Amino acid sequence: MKCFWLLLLHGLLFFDTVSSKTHRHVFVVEDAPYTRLCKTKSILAVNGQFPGPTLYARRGDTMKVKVHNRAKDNITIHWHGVKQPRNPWSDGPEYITQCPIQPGDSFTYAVVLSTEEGTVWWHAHNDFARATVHGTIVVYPPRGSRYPFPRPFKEFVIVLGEWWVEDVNVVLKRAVESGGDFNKSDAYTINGQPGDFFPCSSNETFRLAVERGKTYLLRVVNAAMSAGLFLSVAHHRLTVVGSDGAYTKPYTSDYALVFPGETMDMLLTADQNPNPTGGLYYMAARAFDFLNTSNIDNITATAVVAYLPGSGGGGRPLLPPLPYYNDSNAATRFSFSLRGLWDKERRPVGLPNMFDERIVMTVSINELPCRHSSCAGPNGTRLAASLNNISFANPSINILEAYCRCVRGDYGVNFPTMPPYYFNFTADDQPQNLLWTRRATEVKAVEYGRKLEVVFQGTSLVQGESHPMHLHGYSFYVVGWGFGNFDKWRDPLGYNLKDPPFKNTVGVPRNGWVAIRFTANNPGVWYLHCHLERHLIWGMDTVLIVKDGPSPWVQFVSY
Ligand SMILES: *[C@@H]1O[C@H](CO)[C@@H](O)[C@H](O)[C@H]1NC(C)=O
Ligand SMILES: *[C@@H]1O[C@H](CO)[C@@H](O)[C@H](O)[C@H]1NC(C)=O
Ligand SMILES: *[C@@H]1O[C@H](CO)[C@@H](O)[C@H](O)[C@H]1NC(C)=O
Ligand SMILES: *[C@@H]1O[C@H](CO)[C@@H](O)[C@H](O)[C@H]1NC(C)=O
Ligand SMILES: *[C@@H]1O[C@H](CO)[C@@H](O)[C@H](O)[C@H]1NC(C)=O
Ligand SMILES: *[C@@H]1O[C@H](CO)[C@@H](O)[C@H](O)[C@H]1NC(C)=O
Ligand SMILES: *[C@@H]1O[C@H](CO)[C@@H](O)[C@H](O)[C@H]1NC(C)=O
Ligand SMILES: *[C@@H]1O[C@H](CO)[C@@H](O)[C@H](O)[C@H]1NC(C)=O
Ligand SMILES: *[C@@H]1O[C@H](CO)[C@@H](O)[C@H](O)[C@H]1NC(C)=O
Ligand SMILES: [Cu+2]
Repeated sequence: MKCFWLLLLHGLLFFDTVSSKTHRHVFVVEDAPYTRLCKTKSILAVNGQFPGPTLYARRGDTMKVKVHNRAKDNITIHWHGVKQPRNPWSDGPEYITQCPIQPGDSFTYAVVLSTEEGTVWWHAHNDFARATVHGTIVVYPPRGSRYPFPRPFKEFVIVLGEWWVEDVNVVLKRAVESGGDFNKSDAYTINGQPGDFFPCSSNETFRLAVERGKTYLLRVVNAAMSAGLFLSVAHHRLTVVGSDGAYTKPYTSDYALVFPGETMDMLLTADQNPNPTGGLYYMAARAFDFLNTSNIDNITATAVVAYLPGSGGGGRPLLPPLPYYNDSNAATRFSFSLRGLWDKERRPVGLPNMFDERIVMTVSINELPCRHSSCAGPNGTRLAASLNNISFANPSINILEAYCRCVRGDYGVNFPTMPPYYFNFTADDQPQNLLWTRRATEVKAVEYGRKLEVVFQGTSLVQGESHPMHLHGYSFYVVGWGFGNFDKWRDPLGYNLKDPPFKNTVGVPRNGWVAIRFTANNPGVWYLHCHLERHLIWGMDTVLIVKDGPSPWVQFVSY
């Protein structure tokens, strides 16, 4: 029996247990009719809501969520950004920590909050279900503790999403069967609504009613499937104060970039005079994607910031400028300006100054050969994706169970810690023989307490893109990044080990790299993957198994 930690789980005292609470919730997953873009379809929804219900808790609380599956499809739910100390059983990804909940069945998740504070979220983690099965988790400071920024007058949850007019299962099935790309979606959405620039939409555009002079906290979640989104509010600036359930030093910008899987907490001050348009300003979101606009939804999704009382001008709201869809510099400028809220008193706990092991992994789009070259990928191949040239294949039973019961043959432990072949990862042209990959179920196992550095190296194989890499069970420190190829001698000299942001998702720049560090102090079976859904489905994922340790206590960062 390898999984001692499971015996310790329920009722165990974790953190500030004096004040921590257990909240109970019921999620009924059902098919529900929804109309967008003039067409009605049936979607999977939790308690009939799209986006799904927002859950509220305080730091250190636990939520018990009973999920009933009353739909026709399998479902699992993941608690994105919740570290779940020693509790991988409730983490959610299908075939990694559990088998899917089948129609008619139910499953109770224990969502164990520890050091998260700010905004995290939940979403389905099977097939394409998370397109409509997702919602926000708001984590307030513990009782008696305050935000490290002026208390906002009010807050708004802003969930960015994506809508296909077709059934998303059909979109998934077509892509998997043809081997080609996924059909692009028909709209990005803000709180479920595409906004004023789409047909049959403008009477339901989301409105944020604000009062002049007040400051609001926007809890932004990017729940979209396909792309990072630039976000901006006309004539207003946004001050980021947190991301991925950890605070940041305030960073003010005209626009934000939020990748799928990321959350951003930002302050918006209603400091404008009611303008000639009656005090109406657009909040606008548009894809950041290097691919050209014929591959992405290039129409701007909108919500409206409405000053109350308005001046009654009745004009059209002002639209903010947004960085162009291929503006990599605007993207990295924003993302890598974020700093953790650390100083001499509050050091980034658990940040290794030296690492025990460095894992370098290439993050690539690939091709798989297709019989008679009859697939819909480039040159008749099948599109795939990989980490260190292994395109992950889901096992037949879940890895957590196989690991705990010592079932052999379900997965291998030979995930390479170095790229199997060194080439110019980001060269303009790549030879065809490097585009191929192979499918396998290989995981990486590490001893408890190891200090890890992971370098994600983007490649230009098939198509260079930016990849939001997400790790379950942990937040990590983003210590470095760059364009081109990672240089293990030169690049670490420029690392930020002073105040790196503490994230669970980081966008690896197109044809660039990112370095993260963390201490493997949370035993379990933890999924590591790109949060662009098509890349995940193509195999841009692997699993980190952190072995059990001698001490019953998990050392986590604490503010
Ligand atoms: C649903 O989940 C079960 C395991 O829980 C699995 O055997 C079955 O293949 C899944 N169905 C689909 C359509 O994926
Ligand atoms: C989906 O994409 C394929 C090409 O990949 C295209 O032929 C087809 O018309 C698209 N279907 C829809 C419904 O947009
Ligand atoms: C918006 O208009 C559509 C018809 O175009 C209607 O079905 C829907 O109920 C309206 N929504 C609201 C909030 O009035
Ligand atoms: C844009 O993408 C489409 C579809 O993949 C492709 O056919 C076209 O050549 C691309 N255009 C440019 C300018 O890259
Ligand atoms: C959006 O893409 C369509 C093709 O799908 C193209 O016709 C249109 O010009 C694009 N619009 C912008 C603003 O790039
Ligand atoms: C972005 O797209 C525009 C218009 O298609 C093009 O002129 C520009 O060179 C592109 N920028 C980059 C960095 O590729
Ligand atoms: C398609 O095949 C041609 C000719 O072999 C090759 O030059 C090109 O790189 C291939 N493209 C992709 C994306 O595989
Ligand atoms: C790698 O490719 C890039 C882009 O083509 C080029 O600028 C760079 O010089 C190449 N590096 C090496 C070491 O060849
Ligand atoms: C990846 O593996 C495939 C199959 O073994 C091989 O053909 C290809 O050259 C490898 N590519 C790289 C970049 O290592
Ligand atoms: Cu990706």
